[in-house]
Formats: sequence, structure tokens, C-alpha cells
Amino acid sequence: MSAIFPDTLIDRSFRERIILVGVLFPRTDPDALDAELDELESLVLTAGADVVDRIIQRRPAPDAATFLGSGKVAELHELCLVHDVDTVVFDHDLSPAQQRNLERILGRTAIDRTAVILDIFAQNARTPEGRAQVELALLRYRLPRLRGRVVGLSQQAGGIGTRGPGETQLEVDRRRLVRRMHRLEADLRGVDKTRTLQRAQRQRGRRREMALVGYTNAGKSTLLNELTDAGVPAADRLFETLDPRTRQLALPGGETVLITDTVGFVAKLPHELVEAFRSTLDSVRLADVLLHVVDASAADPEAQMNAVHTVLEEIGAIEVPELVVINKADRAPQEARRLAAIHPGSVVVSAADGMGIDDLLRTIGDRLRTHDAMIRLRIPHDRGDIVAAAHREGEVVEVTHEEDSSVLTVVLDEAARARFAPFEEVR
Ligand SMILES: Nc1nc2c(ncn2[C@@H]2O[C@H](COP(=O)(O)OP(=O)(O)OP(=O)(O)O)[C@@H](O)[C@H]2O)c(=O)[nH]1
Ligand SMILES: [Mg+2]
Repeated sequence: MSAIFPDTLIDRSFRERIILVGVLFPRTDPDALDAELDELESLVLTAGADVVDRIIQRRPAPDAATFLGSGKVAELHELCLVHDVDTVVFDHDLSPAQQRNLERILGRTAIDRTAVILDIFAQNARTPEGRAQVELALLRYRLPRLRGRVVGLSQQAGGIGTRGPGETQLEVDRRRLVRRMHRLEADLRGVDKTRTLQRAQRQRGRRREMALVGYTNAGKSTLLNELTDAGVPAADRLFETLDPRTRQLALPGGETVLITDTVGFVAKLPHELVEAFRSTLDSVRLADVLLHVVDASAADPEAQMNAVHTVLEEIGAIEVPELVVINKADRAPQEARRLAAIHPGSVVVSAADGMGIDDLLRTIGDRLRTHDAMIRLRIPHDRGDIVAAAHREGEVVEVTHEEDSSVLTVVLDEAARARFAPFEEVR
């Protein structure tokens, strides 16, 4: 497989020289585009290449064939020659056709932000599951981009798995790629099943689960280490963490909860990745509380918070209660205070030196406790399934039987309470 589809999109046998391309659409704020390109530059650096220049064009809309106008493409080509550039990276998603046309005109690789992020993920995935998820995302990205390659006579000789009669090399490649995708999907479904089982066992113990979420490099892993001595690698690199880690956390009241560190988010996180990491991100979707770690020293912490919320929405986790943890207060004390003032209920910490951690632990305890509520459910006699569910998901403290229904007094957490809402007795 790797012979046909290289593992990486950016060559790492040397440091590639790269030009960034951004387009300023009528409703885009020029500063926002600059910030996006700064971030794209750090993504490229993380991927192991160097940015030598960037160009921006104002356009009402992307050109269907080449994204930029033809004059700008010629200028870009010129610039590529001047700087001896290997690859151009667009801040925007390129269609397979745009990518192909640009590569033909420029005579070098043209990729988009999505490809760079996929590339970093491919580099950082370590566990078999993480690698399978990334490979699946890469294949999903590549499938529509497969193109006919010129095949020499010797390659047409055939053999098992190569071309059948009348099949073009493109068809062969496509078939192999799809087969590999199905294989990966099946493997991942297996892992998913095991995890669901483990989670169901934990649920029976009603142990609370929290997930760390946040923009990449916000300090999630550093915070997990500070809270639990987890020994998780933390580094000043984007997408350092890809594989989830779960640790126990002892709260001041004596109870323990589970806390999971997982992959960081970024603006325009490729949907191929969100799709492939769906089971990893279950730890976020199914958590009782999210610790949303915010880097107060980032260029625009609120834009990062918005990007995190966009991803949470995409993975169906936007309803999970969130506790905002404003981090790196040592580096940006003023901004941390400002953010705390506009996010009531948030906690300011510095994961690197432990400042604010006691306060955070106390707040976590309070938040988890207030989520339990004692409510009364009126359940018709023919709904034994609901009665059983109440016993499973909550703590039933009293049952009274009436003519056509039972009334259960039950302690439920917030998420479970929402599920039983149709049966809740309003007093
Ligand atoms: N000054 C300062 N640096 C911090 C703090 N917390 C984390 N860092 C640094 O920020 C960088 C990123 O930290 P990580 O914990 O790896 O961040 P992450 O959110 O897990 O990032 P990814 O896994 O890459 O998404 C590291 O260099 C940390 O040392 C803090 O409170 N203050
Ligand atoms: Mg991390």
C-alpha cells in the first residue's frame, strides 16, 4: 500500500520550502486571515517544513479551476522559482480538480490546510488505534484525489492484486484503497466495541467521567499531569497528544473521578479526522463534565474557544456541561483575569507551576455534586423498560404504586435527567 500511497504528504527526507496562500473574501477580516496564516505557519513548522513566503489575494469567490485568478497563479509560479519552493499550501480547502490544475501550472505540489493537519496527525499517531484512525482519514482524503498515472509496460504485467482484464491502473488503485479502508473501518469497529463495553461497566459503578478539551497546545496534558501525575508527554508542539489517556483523579471530598486527555482541536479541523476519531472523541461526548482548557497567552483565546465549540458541535458534545479553565495565567495574567470576568464560573490556573489547582479541584467537586438532582418520575405500568432504566441509571430511593402508574423518587445526574424528562412529574 505504502508503495502507491506515500505515508506523508510533506517530504521529510529534507526540510521542504513552502509558500502559504490565503484569499481575502469580502466578508473576511484581514486581521483574522493574518492570524489564520500565522497558525498555518506553525502547523507547517510542526510538520517539519519551513515557510519562505506568503501571498494573499482579494477575491469575491474562489476560482473554480485554480482557486486564485490566473494572474495571481502566474505570480505564485514566479515566486516559487525565486524561492526555490517545493510545495504551496493553501489556507482553504482545495477541490481535487483545483489541486490538480495548480500542480500542473506550478510544477510542484499544491496542498491545503487539511492535508497539513492530516500529515501532522500521521506523524504523531503512536498506538495501533491512533495509526488506524489517521490512515483511514488520509485514505478518505486521497480517494477523490486519485488520478490516472502513466503506467509503463513492465508495470502492466499483472499478478495477484494488480490489474484485471480491461482495468486501468486508476481502477486498480481505487479498488485497493477502498478495500484497505473497509479493513480499517472493521478493525476500528472492533476497538470501539471493546471500549463501549468497558464504558458500560464503568457506568454501572456510576463513576463520574470528565474529559479535557481545548485548542491544541492549550496545556491539556500539562494539566492532567499536574492533577494526577499522569506522566503524559506534553510539549510545545501542535497535536502532541492523539491517543486518549484516562486517569483517576481524587477530589478533596474523597471521591474519585475519571479524567481523560484527548486530541486537541484547531480551527477548521478536517472532517475526515473528526470522522475517523469519532470513537476516540466518545470520551468527550459521553463525559459528565468537560474541562475546557483555554490558553490565555494565545493571540486570540476567544477565537480558539469558538473553534473548540464548533468541533464540540460537530461531534455531538455541545450539550455536555463545560467548566472553563483559563490556563497559562503565569504568562498572561491580565488576559486571564479579563477572560475569567466574562466567563462566570471559570477557574484561572497555571498548569505549569500549579497555581490555582486547589481551586480547580474544589470547583470540579462542586460542579459534579450539583449535577445530581432528586426528582419524581411518573411511569405508566406498561413501561417496565423505563422503570428498569431508572434503576440502572440512577439511585431509586422510593417507589409508590398508583392505579395506572408508579411514582419513583430517584437521584439522577443532569444528563440522565434530560433523558427521563418526558416522565418527570411537575409539581
Ligand atoms: N507558561 C506556561 N506554559 C504552559 C502552561 N501549561 C502548559 N504550558 C506549555 O504549553 C505547551 C503545550 O502544553 P501541552 O500540555 O502539551 O498542551 P496540549 O493542550 O496537551 O496540546 P496538544 O496535545 O498538542 O493538543 C507546553 O510547552 C507546556 O509546557 C502554563 O500554565 N504556563
Ligand atoms: Mg496534549
